[in-house]
Amino acid sequence: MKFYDFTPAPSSQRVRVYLAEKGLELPTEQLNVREDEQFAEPFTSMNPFHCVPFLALDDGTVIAESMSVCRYLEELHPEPPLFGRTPAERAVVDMWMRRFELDAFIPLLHALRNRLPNFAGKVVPGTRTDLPQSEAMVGRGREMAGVLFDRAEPHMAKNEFVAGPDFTVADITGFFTLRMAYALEMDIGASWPATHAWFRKVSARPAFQL
Ligand SMILES: N[C@@H](CCC(=O)N[C@@H](CS)C(=O)NCC(=O)O)C(=O)O
Repeated sequence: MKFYDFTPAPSSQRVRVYLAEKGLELPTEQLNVREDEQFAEPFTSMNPFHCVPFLALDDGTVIAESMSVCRYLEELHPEPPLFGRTPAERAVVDMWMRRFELDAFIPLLHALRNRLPNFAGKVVPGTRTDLPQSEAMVGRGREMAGVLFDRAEPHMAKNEFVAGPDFTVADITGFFTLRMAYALEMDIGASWPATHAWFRKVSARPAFQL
Protein backbone atom coordinates (compact mmCIF):
# COMPACT_ATOMS: atom_id res chain seq x y z
CA MET A 1 0.00 0.00 0.00
CA LYS A 2 1.04 3.62 -0.44
CA PHE A 3 -0.06 6.72 1.47
CA TYR A 4 -0.50 9.89 -0.59
CA ASP A 5 0.26 12.82 1.64
CA PHE A 6 1.06 16.53 1.57
CA THR A 7 3.01 17.52 4.66
CA PRO A 8 1.32 20.93 5.30
CA ALA A 9 -2.25 19.71 4.61
CA PRO A 10 -4.33 19.42 7.82
CA SER A 11 -6.31 16.43 6.53
CA SER A 12 -3.07 14.55 5.86
CA GLN A 13 -1.78 15.62 9.23
CA ARG A 14 -4.83 14.00 10.88
CA VAL A 15 -3.69 10.65 9.49
CA ARG A 16 -0.03 11.27 10.30
CA VAL A 17 -0.90 12.01 13.95
CA TYR A 18 -2.88 8.75 14.01
CA LEU A 19 0.08 6.85 12.52
CA ALA A 20 2.44 8.37 15.08
CA GLU A 21 0.10 7.53 17.98
CA LYS A 22 -0.11 3.93 16.70
CA GLY A 23 3.63 3.65 15.99
CA LEU A 24 2.94 2.84 12.32
CA GLU A 25 4.91 3.81 9.23
CA LEU A 26 3.65 3.61 5.65
CA PRO A 27 5.35 3.99 2.28
CA THR A 28 4.45 7.58 1.46
CA GLU A 29 4.43 9.83 -1.59
CA GLN A 30 4.05 13.60 -1.41
CA LEU A 31 1.40 15.15 -3.65
CA ASN A 32 1.64 18.93 -3.76
CA VAL A 33 -2.01 20.04 -3.79
CA ARG A 34 -0.94 23.70 -3.72
CA GLU A 35 0.61 23.12 -7.15
CA ASP A 36 -2.52 21.23 -8.33
CA GLU A 37 -0.71 17.89 -8.74
CA GLN A 38 -3.96 16.16 -7.63
CA PHE A 39 -5.57 17.15 -10.95
CA ALA A 40 -2.92 15.34 -13.03
CA GLU A 41 -2.77 11.64 -13.85
CA PRO A 42 -2.49 9.14 -12.29
CA PHE A 43 -3.77 10.96 -9.20
CA THR A 44 -6.97 12.37 -10.71
CA SER A 45 -8.08 8.84 -11.61
CA MET A 46 -6.99 7.43 -8.25
CA ASN A 47 -8.94 10.04 -6.29
CA PRO A 48 -11.46 11.94 -8.44
CA PHE A 49 -12.31 14.00 -5.33
CA HIS A 50 -8.88 15.62 -5.88
CA CYS A 51 -7.78 15.76 -2.28
CA VAL A 52 -5.13 14.34 -0.02
CA PRO A 53 -4.85 12.18 1.91
CA PHE A 54 -5.60 8.88 0.29
CA LEU A 55 -4.34 5.35 0.67
CA ALA A 56 -3.85 3.12 -2.37
CA LEU A 57 -3.98 -0.60 -1.61
CA ASP A 58 -2.05 -3.22 -3.57
CA ASP A 59 -5.27 -4.50 -5.20
CA GLY A 60 -6.02 -1.02 -6.60
CA THR A 61 -8.58 -0.02 -3.96
CA VAL A 62 -8.26 3.66 -3.04
CA ILE A 63 -9.39 4.84 0.37
CA ALA A 64 -9.73 8.61 0.64
CA GLU A 65 -11.14 10.54 3.61
CA SER A 66 -8.68 10.86 6.46
CA MET A 67 -10.77 9.05 9.07
CA SER A 68 -11.68 6.25 6.64
CA VAL A 69 -7.95 5.66 6.16
CA CYS A 70 -7.53 5.53 9.95
CA ARG A 71 -10.48 3.13 10.36
CA TYR A 72 -8.98 0.78 7.78
CA LEU A 73 -5.58 0.84 9.50
CA GLU A 74 -7.25 0.27 12.88
CA GLU A 75 -8.75 -2.98 11.54
CA LEU A 76 -5.27 -4.14 10.54
CA HIS A 77 -3.56 -2.90 13.71
CA PRO A 78 -6.05 -2.93 16.60
CA GLU A 79 -3.47 -2.15 19.32
CA PRO A 80 -3.38 0.33 20.91
CA PRO A 81 -7.10 0.91 20.28
CA LEU A 82 -7.82 4.48 19.17
CA PHE A 83 -11.46 3.91 18.14
CA GLY A 84 -12.54 2.37 21.48
CA ARG A 85 -12.43 -1.24 22.72
CA THR A 86 -16.02 -2.28 23.38
CA PRO A 87 -19.14 -1.66 21.25
CA ALA A 88 -20.22 1.09 23.67
CA GLU A 89 -16.77 2.73 23.69
CA ARG A 90 -16.61 2.66 19.90
CA ALA A 91 -20.04 4.29 19.68
CA VAL A 92 -19.08 7.02 22.16
CA VAL A 93 -15.82 7.74 20.30
CA ASP A 94 -17.77 7.94 17.05
CA MET A 95 -20.39 10.20 18.64
CA TRP A 96 -17.84 12.73 19.86
CA MET A 97 -15.86 12.58 16.65
CA ARG A 98 -18.99 13.28 14.60
CA ARG A 99 -20.04 16.10 16.92
CA PHE A 100 -16.69 17.85 16.59
CA GLU A 101 -16.41 17.13 12.88
CA LEU A 102 -19.94 17.98 11.75
CA ASP A 103 -20.75 20.80 14.16
CA ALA A 104 -17.39 22.60 14.28
CA PHE A 105 -14.66 21.19 12.02
CA ILE A 106 -16.70 21.52 8.81
CA PRO A 107 -18.11 25.00 9.59
CA LEU A 108 -14.61 26.21 10.53
CA LEU A 109 -13.07 24.67 7.41
CA HIS A 110 -15.54 26.64 5.31
CA ALA A 111 -14.85 29.75 7.38
CA LEU A 112 -11.14 29.47 6.61
CA ARG A 113 -11.68 28.68 2.93
CA ASN A 114 -13.93 31.71 2.63
CA ARG A 115 -11.48 33.97 4.42
CA LEU A 116 -7.88 33.25 3.41
CA PRO A 117 -6.82 34.81 0.08
CA ASN A 118 -4.97 31.64 -1.02
CA PHE A 119 -8.33 29.79 -1.07
CA ALA A 120 -9.92 32.20 -3.58
CA GLY A 121 -11.33 30.00 -6.35
CA LYS A 122 -10.96 26.96 -4.06
CA VAL A 123 -13.80 27.41 -1.58
CA VAL A 124 -14.85 23.76 -1.96
CA PRO A 125 -12.00 21.30 -1.27
CA GLY A 126 -10.75 19.53 -4.38
CA THR A 127 -12.36 21.95 -6.85
CA ARG A 128 -11.40 24.95 -8.88
CA THR A 129 -14.54 27.06 -8.97
CA ASP A 130 -15.80 30.56 -9.68
CA LEU A 131 -17.88 30.49 -6.48
CA PRO A 132 -16.80 33.67 -4.67
CA GLN A 133 -15.53 33.70 -1.11
CA SER A 134 -18.30 34.70 1.29
CA GLU A 135 -17.65 36.77 4.42
CA ALA A 136 -20.97 35.50 5.83
CA MET A 137 -19.58 31.94 5.87
CA VAL A 138 -16.70 33.14 8.06
CA GLY A 139 -18.97 34.60 10.73
CA ARG A 140 -21.42 31.71 10.58
CA GLY A 141 -18.61 29.16 10.83
CA ARG A 142 -17.34 30.77 14.03
CA GLU A 143 -20.89 30.98 15.44
CA MET A 144 -21.64 27.33 14.70
CA ALA A 145 -18.38 26.16 16.23
CA GLY A 146 -19.15 28.31 19.28
CA VAL A 147 -22.42 26.41 19.78
CA LEU A 148 -20.53 23.10 19.77
CA PHE A 149 -17.86 24.45 22.13
CA ASP A 150 -20.58 25.68 24.53
CA ARG A 151 -22.14 22.25 24.54
CA ALA A 152 -18.84 20.37 24.88
CA GLU A 153 -17.26 22.59 27.57
CA PRO A 154 -18.97 20.96 30.63
CA HIS A 155 -18.01 17.54 29.29
CA MET A 156 -14.43 18.67 28.67
CA ALA A 157 -14.25 19.95 32.25
CA LYS A 158 -15.09 16.48 33.58
CA ASN A 159 -13.11 14.27 31.21
CA GLU A 160 -9.45 13.72 30.52
CA PHE A 161 -10.02 13.34 26.78
CA VAL A 162 -12.79 14.07 24.27
CA ALA A 163 -14.42 10.63 24.48
CA GLY A 164 -13.67 9.96 28.16
CA PRO A 165 -10.64 8.63 30.06
CA ASP A 166 -8.60 7.43 27.06
CA PHE A 167 -6.94 9.21 24.14
CA THR A 168 -8.78 8.35 20.89
CA VAL A 169 -9.27 9.53 17.33
CA ALA A 170 -11.90 11.93 18.71
CA ASP A 171 -8.97 13.87 20.23
CA ILE A 172 -7.25 14.00 16.85
CA THR A 173 -10.38 15.43 15.22
CA GLY A 174 -10.88 17.75 18.18
CA PHE A 175 -7.29 19.02 17.97
CA PHE A 176 -7.61 19.95 14.29
CA THR A 177 -10.99 21.57 14.97
CA LEU A 178 -9.56 23.75 17.73
CA ARG A 179 -6.48 24.61 15.68
CA MET A 180 -8.76 26.16 13.05
CA ALA A 181 -10.71 28.01 15.76
CA TYR A 182 -7.48 29.60 17.06
CA ALA A 183 -6.49 30.48 13.49
CA LEU A 184 -9.84 32.27 13.16
CA GLU A 185 -9.05 34.25 16.33
CA MET A 186 -11.74 32.64 18.46
CA ASP A 187 -10.84 33.36 22.10
CA ILE A 188 -10.94 29.75 23.28
CA GLY A 189 -9.06 30.39 26.55
CA ALA A 190 -11.53 33.05 27.68
CA SER A 191 -14.76 31.39 26.55
CA TRP A 192 -14.03 27.67 26.89
CA PRO A 193 -11.20 27.23 29.47
CA ALA A 194 -11.55 23.46 29.92
CA THR A 195 -11.43 22.94 26.14
CA HIS A 196 -8.41 25.25 25.96
CA ALA A 197 -6.64 23.27 28.74
CA TRP A 198 -7.39 19.96 26.97
CA PHE A 199 -6.00 21.40 23.69
CA ARG A 200 -2.75 22.41 25.39
CA LYS A 201 -2.39 18.96 26.94
CA VAL A 202 -3.00 17.10 23.68
CA SER A 203 -0.71 19.49 21.76
CA ALA A 204 2.19 18.44 23.98
CA ARG A 205 1.98 14.77 22.92
CA PRO A 206 4.92 13.71 20.71
CA ALA A 207 2.58 12.69 17.84
CA PHE A 208 1.29 16.26 17.58
CA GLN A 209 4.72 17.85 16.96
CA LEU A 210 3.88 18.44 13.29
N1 LIG B 1 -12.80 15.23 4.09
C1 LIG B 1 -11.50 15.07 3.51
C2 LIG B 1 -10.91 16.42 3.24
C3 LIG B 1 -9.66 16.36 2.41
C4 LIG B 1 -9.16 17.75 2.09
O1 LIG B 1 -9.88 18.75 2.18
N2 LIG B 1 -7.87 17.81 1.70
C5 LIG B 1 -7.28 19.06 1.31
C6 LIG B 1 -5.99 19.31 2.07
S1 LIG B 1 -6.29 19.57 3.80
C7 LIG B 1 -6.92 18.99 -0.15
O2 LIG B 1 -6.35 18.04 -0.60
N3 LIG B 1 -7.28 20.02 -0.90
C8 LIG B 1 -6.96 20.10 -2.29
C9 LIG B 1 -7.80 21.14 -2.96
O3 LIG B 1 -8.64 21.76 -2.32
O4 LIG B 1 -7.63 21.24 -4.16
C10 LIG B 1 -10.61 14.25 4.45
O5 LIG B 1 -10.79 14.32 5.67
O6 LIG B 1 -9.74 13.51 3.99
